Amino acid sequence: MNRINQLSEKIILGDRISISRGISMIENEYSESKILLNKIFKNIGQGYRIGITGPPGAGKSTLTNKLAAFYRKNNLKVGIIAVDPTSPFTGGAILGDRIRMTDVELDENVFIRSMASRGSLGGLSKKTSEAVDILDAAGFQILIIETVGVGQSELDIASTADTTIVVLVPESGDSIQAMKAGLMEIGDIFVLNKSDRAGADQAVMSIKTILNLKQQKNNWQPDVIKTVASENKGIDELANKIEEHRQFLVSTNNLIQKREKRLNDQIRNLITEHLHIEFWDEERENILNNNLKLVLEKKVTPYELVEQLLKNFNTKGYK
Ligand SMILES: Nc1nc2c(ncn2[C@@H]2O[C@H](COP(=O)(O)OP(=O)(O)O)[C@@H](O)[C@H]2O)c(=O)[nH]1
Ligand SMILES: [Mg+2]
Repeated sequence: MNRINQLSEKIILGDRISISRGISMIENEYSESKILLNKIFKNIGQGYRIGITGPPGAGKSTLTNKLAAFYRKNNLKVGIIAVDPTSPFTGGAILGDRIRMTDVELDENVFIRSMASRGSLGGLSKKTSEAVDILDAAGFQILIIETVGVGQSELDIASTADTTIVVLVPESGDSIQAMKAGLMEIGDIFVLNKSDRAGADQAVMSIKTILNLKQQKNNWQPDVIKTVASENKGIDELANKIEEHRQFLVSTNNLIQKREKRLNDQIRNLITEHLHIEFWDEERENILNNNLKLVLEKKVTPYELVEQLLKNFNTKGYK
């Protein structure tokens, strides 16, 4: 308990080792991380959260790196969480990949951390946003979350952002694929990266067509920005667009509403998670396992079994 107190104080002071420990705690230790996050809660909320998502290989990490360098030039501290098995941030990538990170990786005002996406994806979006909370409390002003946009969990992760950027490339059908994966719904800004390649203008047109067809989100019209991340082209335009979106959110009260909704979701999810963990103790697991055969044989219905399981369930509380 005392140890966690100390850790939280050091995190708030921006101590890098403590930040690392805090994020590891979130990844591995359920009850301790709860205490830690409770301690730092009052220091959360200063950072601006930018989600960067899109198909693997679209250039998300390259873009993240260049954006981070842009913000550093403006003297802002940048925290990056990458949830991407193929990310060079994981360190497991090929050597060539790591060279791209040199723009910011040695900068003490940049903190880069990858989250392991193996294992249960369900808890991943929660852990990711908690890790961002740690960086936020530690004083990083720009918080970038890189995720591969392929499934629902990744979309959930993106939804913890204030501004969500969807990165696409000129390859044929990419925008159609993105539409199928639900990416068109979540983007506040679309980036057509690798616009040094053939078909860039055509791809921009087709993304714009899709965007124009779709219902606008609170009067914000998502735009498409062309970039060549590997050559640092279009980064200023992208950063300007992010700032435009941020100002839009602030002036329309949308930022507060977004954050209110995020807290609402968070509290509901914590309740669900807590009840789930407390409910499924050994005794109830046994009741379920021992009665499953009877349900299969239709001697007991699932509803009767649920009634039996729920009998005498009173939560012991959240401590
Ligand atoms: N031609 C071209 N290649 C790029 C561009 N941006 C990134 N790349 C390359 O695309 C590959 C994948 O980039 P990466 O940032 O790791 O993609 P991620 O999987 O979306 O994070 C790398 O080899 C990059 O050097 C670009 O604008 N144009
Ligand atoms: Mg990546």
